[in-house]
Amino acid sequence: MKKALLIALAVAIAALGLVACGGSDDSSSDTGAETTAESTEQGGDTSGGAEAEGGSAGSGAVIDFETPEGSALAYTATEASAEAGTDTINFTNVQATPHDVAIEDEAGEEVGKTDVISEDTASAKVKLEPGTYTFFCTIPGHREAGMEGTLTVK
Ligand SMILES: [Cu+2]
Repeated sequence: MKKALLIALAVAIAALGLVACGGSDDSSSDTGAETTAESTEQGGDTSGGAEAEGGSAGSGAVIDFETPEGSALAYTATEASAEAGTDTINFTNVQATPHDVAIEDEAGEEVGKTDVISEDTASAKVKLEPGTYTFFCTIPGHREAGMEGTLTVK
């Protein structure tokens, strides 16, 4: 009889122990899940070396030139400005007198010009770098009479 009681106690203790064990297992697995693998950060910023170049290649500023009504040998402005790149000269000659627009650099080298037109419009492409240029009419005598101005390119 005593043996039976001891066995019963042992079973009961074992059962308790299993329950306790199960409980501790749950909590330990919880804490185990919390200790996740720390992200191994790759140190050092390796970016910054790939900068795009040649952004001005696609620029295309438009430079407008016009003659005044009448027959004055002049443009409506003696100053113009543009951005460096391949720009477009748009010239409007409202006069019956033929004119054009030519651009020359500081060395006196012609870098572009429109057709000679009268009562018409003409345009031309011109590649410009930052600096100071001169625009003028190539018809003999017109530049000397005042058909010229300064083109500032930035
Ligand atoms: Cu002219």
